[in-house]
Amino acid sequence: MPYDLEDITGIGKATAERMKKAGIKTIDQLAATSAENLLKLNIKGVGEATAIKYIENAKELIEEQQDNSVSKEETPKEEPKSIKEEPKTKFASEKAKNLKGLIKKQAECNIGLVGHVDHGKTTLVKALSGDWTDRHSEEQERGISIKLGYSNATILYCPNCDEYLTYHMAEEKRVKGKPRFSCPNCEGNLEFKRNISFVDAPGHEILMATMLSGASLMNGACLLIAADEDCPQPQTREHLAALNIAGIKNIIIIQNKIDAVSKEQAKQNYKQIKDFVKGTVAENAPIIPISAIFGANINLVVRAFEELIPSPHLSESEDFQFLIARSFDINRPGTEINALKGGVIGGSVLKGNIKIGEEIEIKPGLRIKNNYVPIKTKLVSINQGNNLLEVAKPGGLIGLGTKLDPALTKGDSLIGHLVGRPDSLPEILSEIELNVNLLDRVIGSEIQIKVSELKHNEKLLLVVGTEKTGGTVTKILKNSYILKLNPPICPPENFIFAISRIINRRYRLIGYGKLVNNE
Ligand SMILES: Nc1nc2c(ncn2[C@@H]2O[C@H](COP(=O)(O)OP(=O)(O)OP(=O)(O)O)[C@@H](O)[C@H]2O)c(=O)[nH]1
Ligand SMILES: [Mg+2]
Ligand SMILES: [Zn+2]
Repeated sequence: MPYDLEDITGIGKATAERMKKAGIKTIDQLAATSAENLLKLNIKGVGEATAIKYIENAKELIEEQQDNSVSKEETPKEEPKSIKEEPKTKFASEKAKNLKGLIKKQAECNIGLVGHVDHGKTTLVKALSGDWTDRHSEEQERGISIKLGYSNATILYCPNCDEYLTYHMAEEKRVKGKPRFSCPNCEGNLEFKRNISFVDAPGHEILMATMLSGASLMNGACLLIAADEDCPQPQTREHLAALNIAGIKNIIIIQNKIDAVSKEQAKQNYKQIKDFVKGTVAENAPIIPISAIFGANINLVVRAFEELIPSPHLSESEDFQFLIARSFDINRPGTEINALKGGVIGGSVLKGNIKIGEEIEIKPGLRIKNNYVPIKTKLVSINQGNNLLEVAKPGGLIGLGTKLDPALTKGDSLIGHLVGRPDSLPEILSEIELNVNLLDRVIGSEIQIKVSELKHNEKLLLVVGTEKTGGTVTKILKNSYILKLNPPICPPENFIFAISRIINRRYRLIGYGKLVNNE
């Protein structure tokens, strides 16, 4: 089978199509152009660094093809392991072709990265996927994550070495000219395991609500603990409690920054971690010592994903529901009106599935004075990372392109809203009755004070799914509380409300609540 632009590392279907439209139709054409000329074509998503990388990768793929065709003509070399095997290079490239298709499949599982500020969550995502998820200028200036970060990775396995790694890790270590999808240790063929998405939570104490909305998307999580600080730090405690509230049981503890401490300190810190998790949901979680920045033991993290965080079996037969985790306007400033692309919403499918071309409804929707009006629109595209999909189903983080006016989706304005087929979504709630469970102590601050009961008229911060809202206690009942919500929300059924209260001018997690079912 001839190779196509899409077979070049880093180029997905969408980018390949844009390149073809701009006049670059083959790998040879791409390899022959200069980064400067490629930039002049103004292809969306292709900046200078990407242009250079794409051209290099195109050249490499051509070399690879030539290597393969040369060795096919040669008499097969001696095969040390098994004489029954086909010539290795041909086999590798055919396998690679299959794998190239598999890595474009929809992700099956969302893995969260949580833990105290600066403990290395974003650095670990980078080691696994190659992406730096702190994309906003304020994040880069302050050196902390502010929004939820998202990225995707493919898990591969070498049966010879019994080692797991991601596609990015394999590519990083691949010697130029060697076929893709071959093991960096033994050069054997790698097997495809699955595609996963990462949800990278911010660790700063003032961003707890953002962490909580991220937790609602996670199927399992890594709790990062830096070995060069005492354990636990306040958000180590608070994030673990949040995982517990969100019902996340598949937890991997990552002891990071082992490069920065002595063996003795690492052991000491390990003991602190063990004491801290005793009696918690993470009591039996493995503790994997790594250095995210130097890429040490990352393969053990990937193995733990495979062994401890199975992909959830979410129902595809139920009504479609999608939880919005971000929303944006993808048009560059100054785009002409007739070239404007519709608003994009990102998030995860909770259940069911939907195809391009179908009608959708977003709830609560648009606020007009004090009322909410559900927004109806049509789905025009579905993508995951660089891959275009025809159908969106549960698994991983997905972007939905719509016909909406991009002004409606700009700047994450639709975070927390729910998407479904028209007239299929639950009611909008402006008042709720909650059964509440409070933590014993406030765990997110240095000093752990006792949590007191909710008070009449007290204003609380509630996070349910990816939605945040204010809740005022209007009635205290025997076993529950009535809260008035501002703004009203449309949460997915059976989701837990995380409750935070202001303590010393900061919101701290104090417990959780479940809706009392009136039926
Ligand atoms: N020595 C050492 N430093 C590390 C390691 N991993 C991360 N760092 C450094 O720690 C700092 C914080 O790393 P990030 O990955 O941004 O931490 P984070 O947990 O994502 O931080 P927030 O998202 O703001 O909570 C950076 O300066 C990293 O370079 C490691 O393994 N060893
Ligand atoms: Mg971060
Ligand atoms: Zn191997």
